[in-house]
Amino acid sequence: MTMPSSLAPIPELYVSYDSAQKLKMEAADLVSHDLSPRQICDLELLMNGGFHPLKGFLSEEDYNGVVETMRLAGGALWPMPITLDVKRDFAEKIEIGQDIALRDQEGVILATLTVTDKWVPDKAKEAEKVFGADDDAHPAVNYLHHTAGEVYLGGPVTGIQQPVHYDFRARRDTPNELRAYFRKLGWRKVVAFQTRNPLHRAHQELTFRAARESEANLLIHPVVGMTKPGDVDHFTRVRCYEAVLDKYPASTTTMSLLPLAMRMAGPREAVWHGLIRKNHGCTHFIVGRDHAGPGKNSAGEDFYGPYDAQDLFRQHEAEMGIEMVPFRHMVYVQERAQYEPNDEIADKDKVTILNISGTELRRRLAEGLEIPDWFSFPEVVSELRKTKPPRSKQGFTVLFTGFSGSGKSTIANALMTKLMEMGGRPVTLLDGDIVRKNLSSELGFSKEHRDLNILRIGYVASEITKNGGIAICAPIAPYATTRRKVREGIEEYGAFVEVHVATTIEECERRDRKGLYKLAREGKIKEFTGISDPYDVPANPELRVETEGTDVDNCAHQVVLKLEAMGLIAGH
Ligand code: PPS
Repeated sequence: MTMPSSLAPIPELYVSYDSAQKLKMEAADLVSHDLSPRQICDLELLMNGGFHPLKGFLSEEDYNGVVETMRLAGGALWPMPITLDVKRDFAEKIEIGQDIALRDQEGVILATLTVTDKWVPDKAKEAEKVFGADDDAHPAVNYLHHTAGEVYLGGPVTGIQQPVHYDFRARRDTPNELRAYFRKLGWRKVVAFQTRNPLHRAHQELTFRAARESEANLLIHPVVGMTKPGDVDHFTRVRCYEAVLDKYPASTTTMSLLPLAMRMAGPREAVWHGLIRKNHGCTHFIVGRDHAGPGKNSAGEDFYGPYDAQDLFRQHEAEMGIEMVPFRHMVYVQERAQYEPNDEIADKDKVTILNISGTELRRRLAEGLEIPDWFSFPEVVSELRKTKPPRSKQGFTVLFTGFSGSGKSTIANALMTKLMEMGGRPVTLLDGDIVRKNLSSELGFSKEHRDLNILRIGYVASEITKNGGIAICAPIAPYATTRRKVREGIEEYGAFVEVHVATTIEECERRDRKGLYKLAREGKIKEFTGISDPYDVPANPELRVETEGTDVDNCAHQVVLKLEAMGLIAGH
């Protein structure tokens, strides 16, 4: 019996075990590049054949072809630039023809790269052509401009070892491992389902139907490399997938994790995903509405049309050698207690169609509200609830900002006492003076030092927030940009509540509790906030409290009310 070409081994970029040991020793002397998390994902799929026919990071000629026409210089279809971006000063040290070692974040050498090309890309053009717009609201464009290095290096890669993963090891397969698995089970037709979200019942129904209708086996192939910022983390998702896997017939369905760094490039991404799945031995691929969509652009409109991805895939389907299975939009029909494809419901006006949108699901999780069984499996909901407890059980940070002597510390202390009376979550107070004693004792009051001080406070507060505690911070925090950075760091894990203690500088000076304003006026303290150093008044704080004519207890109570309004504290 002949083996279908989809199941024959695919070329990898790894050298043999013995050569790898030798090469590893030799590579220790080479100039090294420390790979970013995204580059590690790309390298893994380059080396294991997931990105076949690529043999390394794109050369300039291949890059130009891919950006302009989705084709490598040799003519093969390839929609996504897989480039090694580096910093300019690093690139200056590298000569064409030189071998460099590619290391993971622990310093382990994973591969060597023979540099054949080095160039400064036109990033605005790459953004336009590949992602459809040079707009930072697109996560990959934002990455391109603000995270990626200025210079690209290209050339063939020699693989030494796979990146190390400590999680879900049994669920990770290279293209050849999957091909071997399909060969072993006699699976000739395999339909792959790409996902970066937890699977709910609608997804289970549609994937099951897709497989049944194409008379194929099913591979649930979720991305666990990098997905869209803000997605449910992959640990939680994989536990959810494992729960859903039990709902399929075991003999026809399997799951494997794909260490891909997604770009959210819609149509191009769909074609790329198809080629990757073909390399993994699949014959069919499900493409949905708004496949790999990046969300809204900076004008509030979608980057791509809802069916652009399907259209582009269809254009290239024959050449790609993997068949598209268009996604069926499944909806729940209450009267018949089952999911049905939306376009097959003839009696729409007589039945009740139920739906819960992604936004509504997030709201229900955040508020701890009911999520019905028809929408998701109880095991999935319970996993999601563990990771995303309602807001009233999540950690959060309150940052008081204002002049010295404005009353920040006093209100912060009062708030801490009130929150401790309520109980339920540990509370930490990071007061300006406490922090300067314990975390920042070597720092002064220059802009640079103040920023360092605030960022340290922000880091500690983000860790507290991540672990479910309440952090109350009370530094002056005079710079808006630094406060914004702190906010961004914390909002990854929980709410950030900025409270402007709006006591006027005149009133602070009049009170002059510590006698510092007098010294500042006399020039004995330099760079004193409000006197000889700037303070950016918060433009949109969650709350502004006026202390003149209001007692401390009332100010703290205003914060408590705000926290309650934000859903951060609730009755038990
Ligand atoms: S910052 O800007 O956020 O890093 O400042 P912070 O860590 O909150 O420290 C402010 C307290 O340090 C005392 N102090 C000064 N404040 C402002 N400017 C200068 N130059 C300065 N020198 C010393 C002052 O007592 C502040 O006390 P608070 O707690 O704000 O009343």
